[in-house]
Amino acid sequence: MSRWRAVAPGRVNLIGEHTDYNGLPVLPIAIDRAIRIEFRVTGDAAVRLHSPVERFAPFAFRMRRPIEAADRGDWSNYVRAAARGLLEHGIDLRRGIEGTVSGDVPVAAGLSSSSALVVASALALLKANGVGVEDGTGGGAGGGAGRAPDEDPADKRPPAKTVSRLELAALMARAERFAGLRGGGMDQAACLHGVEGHALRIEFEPLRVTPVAVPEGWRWVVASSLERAEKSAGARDAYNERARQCREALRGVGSGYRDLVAEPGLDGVLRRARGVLAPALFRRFRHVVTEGRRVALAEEAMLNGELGRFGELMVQSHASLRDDYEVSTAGLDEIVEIALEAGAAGARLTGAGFGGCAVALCEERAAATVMEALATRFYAPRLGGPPGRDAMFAAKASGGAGVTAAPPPPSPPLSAVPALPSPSTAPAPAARSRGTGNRPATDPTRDWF
Ligand code: NG1
Repeated sequence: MSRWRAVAPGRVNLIGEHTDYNGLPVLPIAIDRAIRIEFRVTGDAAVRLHSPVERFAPFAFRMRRPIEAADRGDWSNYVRAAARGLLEHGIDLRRGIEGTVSGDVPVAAGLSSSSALVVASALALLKANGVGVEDGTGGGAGGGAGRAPDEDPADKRPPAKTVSRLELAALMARAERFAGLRGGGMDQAACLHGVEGHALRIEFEPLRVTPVAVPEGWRWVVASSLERAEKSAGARDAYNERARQCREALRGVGSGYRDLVAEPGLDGVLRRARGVLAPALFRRFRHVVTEGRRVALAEEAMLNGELGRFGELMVQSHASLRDDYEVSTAGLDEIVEIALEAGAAGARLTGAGFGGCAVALCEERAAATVMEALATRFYAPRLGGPPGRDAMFAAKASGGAGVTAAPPPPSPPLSAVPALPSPSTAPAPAARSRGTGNRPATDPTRDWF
């Protein structure tokens, strides 16, 4: 019986934070850390998955509308979201999957483990149901290099139907909101469009992805604050509150952030906004428009190979996220400070904030010094030793998600997956919840999905 492996990478956002849900571009890389689903196709339109990590309880659900959500914080919601999104798009999911989820994207770290799981689930379900995935970047040049193949070359059957990567990214961005976060679509697009050695300029409304070559010798050091940014729990309300404030601020100032950022100088826009917005809303607004401007400048710096300039923009981005958007933490601020003192060209929090990781840009020869300074000054006092490989690592810009034929097992037994009720008894039971609160983790390096 054929076995398949869906692989979907996490991402590190280089610049453009909290801009995607405001319709402004972002500049992330897909990274060499991924979620993997090894699966076989089943005939009964159900999903049965388990994980070797104890806190992610095995689950099963039937792909029949409406797919009910499990408890808040339950990891199965990301897989349910993918199935729900595909069903709502009119894709007939007659066949199901049964398998194991594993991976090495740290969870609740701002590295997009959730979208990687959503995308891997969607790709697995599409494969199971004979739906092909076509390349396409929405008009940007050069997409596709370094991407994992979607189809097994030995499988000559034509797919029943196809969906483009861009379509799938947009679909999964909407679908993931089922898990509760009013996100903007950066993560799913980065995951599906990653290109080795390239950053990705992602634009929204309409979605477009343009690869931008990362200059030789630029290194990205990712460092965890050891604080979990649990977007399925506590951080979700703070995130959604920011999104609501951005919409409210816009109502007072203009018709869209894109038009405002395109105005020749931002001074006029900011003066107008200061006149009509309450101080807290003004600060949120100022972050969004200045960050929007920084993304364009950073792309230009990358194209010109200006490491110092790119770094400066990262530092400005962090200050804006800390002071105006108020999503940084003392730990993230400290990592940024240590990295800069040790010789990084720039550093900033990455992802939504509220904990999670920071990313530092370093010249090749400075990367080891920066990592050593972080190990000694940040991690040793907190962990009593060196950081694990998921607490601090050098990330590489990598290829996007895909499905390949899996090597034969050994795979762990599926006996732990709960049985489904017979098809006549609806609906499928909610998965067991292990209650993932927004708690500080002394060692986040054990967690992934
Ligand atoms: P992380 O930190 O990976 O959960 C979230 C959103 C992004 C984006 C960033 C902030 C989701 C799935 N992810 O990312 O869309 O808004 O925050 O820039 O909603």
